[in-house]
Amino acid sequence: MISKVLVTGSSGILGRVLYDKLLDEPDFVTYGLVFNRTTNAKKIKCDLRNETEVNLQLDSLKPDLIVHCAAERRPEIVSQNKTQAQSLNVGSTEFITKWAKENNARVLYISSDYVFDGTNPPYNEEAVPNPLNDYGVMKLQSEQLVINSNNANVVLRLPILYGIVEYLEECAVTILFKKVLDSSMTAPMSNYEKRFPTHCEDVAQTIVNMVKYLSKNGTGLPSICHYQAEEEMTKLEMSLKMAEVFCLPSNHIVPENPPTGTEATKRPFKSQLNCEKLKKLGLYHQPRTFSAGIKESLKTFLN
Ligand code: STL
Repeated sequence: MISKVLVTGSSGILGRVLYDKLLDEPDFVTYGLVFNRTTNAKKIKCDLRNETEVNLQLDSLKPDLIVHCAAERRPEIVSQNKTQAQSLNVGSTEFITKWAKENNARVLYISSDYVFDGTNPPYNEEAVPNPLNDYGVMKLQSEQLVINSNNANVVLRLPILYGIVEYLEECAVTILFKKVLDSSMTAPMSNYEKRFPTHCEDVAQTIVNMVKYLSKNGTGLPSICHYQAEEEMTKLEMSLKMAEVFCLPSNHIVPENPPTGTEATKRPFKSQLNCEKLKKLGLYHQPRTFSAGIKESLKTFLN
């Protein structure tokens, strides 16, 4: 039985919709940790890089399950500030898994398709990871901490996410809309890496399905699960779709030159995730189309 659920990163693009969805579930008491964004007085400030602070909050809330969403997930920023990012992306997982083990709680860890190199898709949960950048290495290190500390813990790997944002730069998909809106400038967009942009609400519903399943069955979830939407798109295709759904000019949106492989932050070519495990368990929430999801996410930013 799970009665208390704690969401870390609960002011982030995924954490806040997950927090809201869990609040609507009458069987769970939901708590949220935030670093500094205080949009909701009920969410508790905690610097996850500080073990004393982490233990203080966990000892007082005593969650049965911690959904660990908090991370620095911008690959360039991770590589530019490796020490800080390591401390948030891996150190926090160390503190959380240690507390959970000592207090009979479980961890559902939010990981990434960036643990794969993208050369041999689709990837099932047993596929051998081979991260190409520092961010992917850190997510993989955290996965291993989570799985090795308790075999009832779960890793959920996700692709690039989008959804309702507070500002367009908050997400790697919605940020493209800035260039789509400015038709006075040529907007070169990558038509190379294949992505599977997935709406946070669909992810959050899948996580709620997983939490309910864990609560009912005690265990029985695979150690690693994959979730993503099904439409394959490059950033160029995402940008053209944004223009299309709002009937905006798109002649300025052009394919950029393919990468030469010498970029500072390498990215997987096509890290498609096979989601059969969640589908077989009936926990895979059917994702919305990119057209519908992106229209809803961007409508407040039309000028
Ligand atoms: C992932 C997996 C993935 C893409 C990303 C993270 C990228 C995130 C991101 C968010 C905001 C930005 C830049 C990049 O401004 O497929 O774990």
